[in-house]
Amino acid sequence: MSALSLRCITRRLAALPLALLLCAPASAATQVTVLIHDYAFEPRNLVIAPGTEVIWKNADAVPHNIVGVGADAHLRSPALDQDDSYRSRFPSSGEFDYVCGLHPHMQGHISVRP
Ligand SMILES: [Cu+2]
Repeated sequence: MSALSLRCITRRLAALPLALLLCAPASAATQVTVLIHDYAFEPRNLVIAPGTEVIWKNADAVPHNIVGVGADAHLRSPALDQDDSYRSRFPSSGEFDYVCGLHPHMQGHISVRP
């Protein structure tokens, strides 16, 4: 490898963090909380931008968990005791259904839209 091409690569690598920073969506740091209260997810239907992190917090005295439903389900939390929380980021657009695996009548939905 010539010194010229090495210098070129080095320069491009140096510019990479700035490029990543500029490309990062403005919503990357956004967090939204879903409260688990009285055997229900509040809000039950959530609309968020890609990159948003969802935090489920259990306010009930009984354990609950978060289990994704469907082919592309990626959600699976451990059982959450009272005041425990679970977080998951949604990097891309899509529709995501989930339930509490311990009480399947508890259902929630997340729409990820730009
Ligand atoms: Cu539950």
